Amino acid sequence: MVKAVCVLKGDAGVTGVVHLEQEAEGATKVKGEITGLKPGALHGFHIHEFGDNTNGCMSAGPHFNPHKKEHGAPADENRHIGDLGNVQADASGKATFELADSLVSLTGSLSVIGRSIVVHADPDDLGKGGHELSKTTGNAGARSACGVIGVSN
Ligand SMILES: [Cu+2]
Ligand SMILES: [Zn+2]
Repeated sequence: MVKAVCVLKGDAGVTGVVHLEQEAEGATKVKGEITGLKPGALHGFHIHEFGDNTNGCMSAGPHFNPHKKEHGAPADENRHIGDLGNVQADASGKATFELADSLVSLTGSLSVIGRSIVVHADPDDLGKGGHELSKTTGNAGARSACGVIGVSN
């Protein structure tokens, strides 16, 4: 079992913690809680390429996409490894979620450890919104909070 953790922080009071766990060769479980989001809204939730916070969440770069695919939904064949879809905020602006993803890995050359998780201000349209950004970012808007994925005990 490999475990990782990511502490999310942003400018506008959005904070959270995400735990990741992977059994040998299995899907990675991604579980967490984020507060301070826009209530009742969907928020794009991705793994971005760089674990770099030197210029805030902007320096996290684009979605983690080593296979040069288009942006999509988690269940799509054509998606970035980093495409985890959306998290749903409740009436108090808190999102609680647990998902399993078979492309995200915590081991090997495509490990996401050392990369960033970003939660966005707007919904990810999952590549289907028809916007010029749909096929690259899901048009998910500003980066509300981010953090680097690190090894956990
Ligand atoms: Cu993102
Ligand atoms: Zn993407």
